[in-house]
Amino acid sequence: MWGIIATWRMALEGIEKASEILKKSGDAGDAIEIAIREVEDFPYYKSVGYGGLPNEDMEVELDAAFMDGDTLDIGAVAAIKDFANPISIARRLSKEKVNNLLVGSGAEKYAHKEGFERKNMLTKRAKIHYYNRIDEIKEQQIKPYSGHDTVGMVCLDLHGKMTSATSTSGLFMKKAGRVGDSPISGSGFYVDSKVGGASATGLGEDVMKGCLAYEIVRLMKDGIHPQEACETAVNMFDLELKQRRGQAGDMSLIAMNNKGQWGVATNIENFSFVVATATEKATVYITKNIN
Ligand code: SD4
Repeated sequence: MWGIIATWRMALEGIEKASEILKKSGDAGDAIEIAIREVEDFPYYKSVGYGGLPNEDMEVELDAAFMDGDTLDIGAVAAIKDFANPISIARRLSKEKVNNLLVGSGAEKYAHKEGFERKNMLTKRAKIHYYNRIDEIKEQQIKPYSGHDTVGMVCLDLHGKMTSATSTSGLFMKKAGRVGDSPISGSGFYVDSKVGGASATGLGEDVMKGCLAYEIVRLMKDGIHPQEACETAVNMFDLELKQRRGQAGDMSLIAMNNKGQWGVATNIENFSFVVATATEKATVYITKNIN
C-alpha cells in the first residue's frame, strides 16, 4: 500500500506528482519533497514559499520541516529569508547528526554553503496584500494575523517507509523572528514508520500547546484508527483550551497510519485536504467542524 495526505486544496498538484513516484515504488522522502516544492514554487499560494505573505516588516520569513519515519531523523528551518525551497533545506538538515533545526541567518548561511537557490520570495502581489492589510487594520481594526495556511503532509511508500513535512510563511503580519508550530517536531508534524504520522495547520501558538501531531501518533500507536485519533486529539484539545482560556485558535490536523488508512479533524468551518492512495486517485475533500 502507498498513500499520501496533505492539508489544503493547494496541495493537489503536488500530490499528483508524488503519486506518480509512489506508484512506481519511489521513496517517501523524494515524493513528499517534490510535492511540497510544487506548492512552494507556485506564486499564487499566499501562505507557502514564493508569494507567501510577509511579516509586519514586509519580509517573507519561512518555516519548514522534514521527518523520516524510519530513522526518526528531523530537519527544520525557521524564519529563513530569500531561499526558494525551504523544504529541501530542511530535508538536507535531517541528514546531519546535529544542528538539525536552524533559524534565521544561521539557516541562510547553511543553505548558502550547501548551494541552495537564493530567491527574493516577496512578490508584487504579496506587497499589495500587505499594503491593503495595513489599510484594513487601520480602518476596521481587524486582526492582523488572519489569512495563513500551512502545507503539511504525511506519506507512505510501497517499502513501508513514512515521512512527514511542512512548509509555510506562517502568520501574515507576524513579528520578525516569530516561529510557529510547523518546524517544531511533535507540534506541526511527526511520523514513525512503525505507527503513522500527522501534520497540522492553524494557529501555531495553540497547536504547540497541545503537541497535536505527536498526540495523534501516540493515539494511533494504541491501535486507534487515524480518523478517531484526529477527532479525539483536536476536539479534546479545542475543548480544553476553551475551558481554560475561553477560546481556541484554528486547528486542523491530518493523519495516516502505516496501513494507508487516514483521518482528519478540524475546529474550523471548512477545511480542505487532499488524499491519494494506491486505491484512490488524488482527491480534494472538505471537512467541517463537527462540534
Ligand atoms: C503557523 N501553523 O505558523 C502555521 C500557520 C498555519 O493555517 O498553518 N495557518 O502558526
